[in-house]
Amino acid sequence: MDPVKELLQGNRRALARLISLVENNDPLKEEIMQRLFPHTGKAYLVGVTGAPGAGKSSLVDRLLGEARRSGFTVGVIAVDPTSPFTGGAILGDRIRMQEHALDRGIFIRSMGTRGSLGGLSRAAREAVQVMDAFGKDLIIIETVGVGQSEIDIVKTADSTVVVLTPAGGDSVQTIKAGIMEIGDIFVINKSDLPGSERTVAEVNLALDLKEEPGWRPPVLPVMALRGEGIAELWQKLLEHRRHLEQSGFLESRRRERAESELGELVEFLVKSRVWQNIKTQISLEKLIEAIALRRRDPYGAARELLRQINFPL
Ligand SMILES: Nc1nc2c(ncn2[C@@H]2O[C@H](COP(=O)(O)OP(=O)(O)OP(=O)(O)O)[C@@H](O)[C@H]2O)c(=O)[nH]1
Ligand SMILES: [Mg+2]
Repeated sequence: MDPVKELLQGNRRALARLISLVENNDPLKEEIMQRLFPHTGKAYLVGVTGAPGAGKSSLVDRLLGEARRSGFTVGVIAVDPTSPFTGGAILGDRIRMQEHALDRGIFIRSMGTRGSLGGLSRAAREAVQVMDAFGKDLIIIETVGVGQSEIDIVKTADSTVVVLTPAGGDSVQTIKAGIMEIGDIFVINKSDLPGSERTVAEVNLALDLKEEPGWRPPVLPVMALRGEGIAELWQKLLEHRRHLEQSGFLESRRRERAESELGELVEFLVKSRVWQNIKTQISLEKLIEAIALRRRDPYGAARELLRQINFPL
């Protein structure tokens, strides 16, 4: 049976299979993505990011409860860039989220750095599209907010939740790391720990310096462990979505996303196809040696290769 048809009929096994397929860059992927495309664009995408151990998974776990009570079906993509296959964190995520395992309205998927060609952000975005086509109303992407690739992933989202903790002075560092710019909602998790109020105040202060029309990111104290502050977070997410819709930002964000998506795809196709072509058609050893010995300059060599396969420059 055709997995795309099965997916569109609500088959969860087809969903799992198609995500693996896009993740592994299967030769069928392009055709599958093209067929799924007309069925995408309906889901609300929420990114959850923050330092390792900030409590992102615990928070997502709680959010699942709120979202389900509001009648949303949910897909979760937990991106773990540090683990090549199934690291401890992924396993942990599975165990923590297992109370939802029997709920057919929830689909959880972990993703590592395996399919490195084309990047994790492409794989995550395509997994989002598969879940979207499947019909999930809400898709949550959890990433560790440390590097550029995680920030790229977060850019996929309509609303971004930045999770901070009251670990003395830590929040200020995170703010400096540029995470302030991407947050639509700030959560100070582990508010049972000392210094929580100070962290809330610090983040508020930093946000006051930022002039952005229309939406002032709220700073919410939360205790994911006990589910405190989660209902407020869910309400703020819905409020942010309404704001995006009414202000026209949803459309402009999606347009920006379309642009970066297009650029990434062209890059991906050029990288995978053109480079593959060159490698299969031309013996590169001598050229590589010449460059290594500084007898050839790499720019000139690259252009010559592209000319040889008739790539228009
Ligand atoms: N004290 C306290 N601990 C919490 C709270 N929420 C989560 N934790 C704990 O923080 C630890 C990390 O939680 P996770 O939810 O795995 O954090 P994470 O950000 O998903 O971690 P990674 O995915 O590994 O980056 C766990 O031991 C949680 O029990 C909280 O509200 N208070
Ligand atoms: Mg986690």
